[in-house]
Amino acid sequence: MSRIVIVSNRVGPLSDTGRAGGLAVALVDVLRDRGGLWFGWSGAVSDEGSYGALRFAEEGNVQTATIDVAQADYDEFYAGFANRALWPTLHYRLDLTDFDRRLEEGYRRVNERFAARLVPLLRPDDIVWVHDYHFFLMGEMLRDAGVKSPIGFFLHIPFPVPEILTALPNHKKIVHAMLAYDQVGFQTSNHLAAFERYLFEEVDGVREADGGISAMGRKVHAAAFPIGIDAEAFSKFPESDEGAESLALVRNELDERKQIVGVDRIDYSKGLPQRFSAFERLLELYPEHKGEVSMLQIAPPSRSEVRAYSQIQRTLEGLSGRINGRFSDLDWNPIQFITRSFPRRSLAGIYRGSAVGLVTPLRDGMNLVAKEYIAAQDPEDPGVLVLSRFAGAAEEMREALIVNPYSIDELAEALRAAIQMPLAERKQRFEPLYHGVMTNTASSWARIFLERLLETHASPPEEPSEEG
Ligand code: ADQ
Repeated sequence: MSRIVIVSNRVGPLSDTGRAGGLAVALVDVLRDRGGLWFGWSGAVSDEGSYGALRFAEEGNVQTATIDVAQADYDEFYAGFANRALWPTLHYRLDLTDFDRRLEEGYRRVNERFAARLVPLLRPDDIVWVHDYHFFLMGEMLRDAGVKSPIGFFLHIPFPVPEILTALPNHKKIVHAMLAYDQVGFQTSNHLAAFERYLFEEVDGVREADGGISAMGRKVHAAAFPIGIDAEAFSKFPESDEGAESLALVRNELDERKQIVGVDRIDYSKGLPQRFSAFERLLELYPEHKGEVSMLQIAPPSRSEVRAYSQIQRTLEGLSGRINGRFSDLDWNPIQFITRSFPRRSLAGIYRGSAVGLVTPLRDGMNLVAKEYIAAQDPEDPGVLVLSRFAGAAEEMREALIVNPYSIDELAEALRAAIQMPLAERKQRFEPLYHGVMTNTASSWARIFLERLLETHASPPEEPSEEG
């Protein structure tokens, strides 16, 4: 059976450390199934950078290979074009972009170096699967180096409508590179539709009989593959030692109060200030909830070297401080704002102890927290998910309370409805959500993507034999 080779910015870990995300767990499962290699950045910056030694680790039939990057690569590629041009553009935040040509060149250079380091590790019958916006150009570079294997690409974040994407100065180069993959995957049919619109409207794309689209001299297959979580395991986490311990702590702290929980990396796409303001509005409009409801926001900092990220943490500290100053009493603080991460089992206990899961990004590829919150609930007494219409997850999770995260009033009313929802309605909404989360898991997502990749890989024409 062919080996799977996964390329992503961050790699592993290969074993469940309690902190490994559901996605990492699912990818390791896929690698174990067939044997495989996971290639990417070591997370370290060094003088030799991507010219330095490859570091290998191995567990059974799964190997990881990682390389460092140099400081200039880190600044221009990771903290540069990836997170100052691509991330904001793809999340519809053109106001936060920095389209410096130098960053674009750094992005190309790192994609090139990574491709060059990967090629010697590849075997002819490998199946290559590249992940996310860090490596849009990788497939094209592998093809240029003569790699004939099936190569797929999955975009974890939104693909914006052409009116937004075309603000990216090198949008044509990026899309042209996407067409070098055999199969391109998006989180939702919305993102897929935006990609297809780009091909038809901007570069004269033509739909082929086999469902593929030809454009710019290449042909690609594109589809939506909504990602899931390691649902079976996650639903049991609240009963694990760590899960039960955090659940007990939460219940003890809350007494009879209800808790609204949010869990996100600190990122401007997650709509965190709006969330705090909505909770404040709830307390203003419905003072009977004072002392009865509190909000827990867990939000570890990320990418703090990018200015837009350090600013948002200060904004949130200011907002939560002000709201607490305004409403706190001797025995109650409205908002608890914790900026560190928790082991996944503890998170599951926290989710179960919270009557409301508040997931209100302004834009999100999928949002796995929405799915984790549902998986962790007690089916006999489930909490309520309040979910932004702009999270990819809203396409599948229709029984959640779907909200417009830009409307503070609408959010406040949804919070009130969630807090007051009777058990019968909570169960009625929960059951289909739970069924969906348990059925479309991270492993089924990976399996379906790889099956589709193999189906669509156009096998290269037979080389004429020497003797012939
Ligand atoms: P992210 O933007 O990182 O992922 P998300 O899907 O919510 O967003 O995943 C975050 C993960 O980190 C979750 O598994 C969550 O439990 C975990 N996490 C967050 N805060 C934590 C904390 N304090 N402690 C421990 N764990 C924490 C990108 C896209 C998403 C897409 C995913 C997967 O932006 O839209 O859903 O990839 O494709």
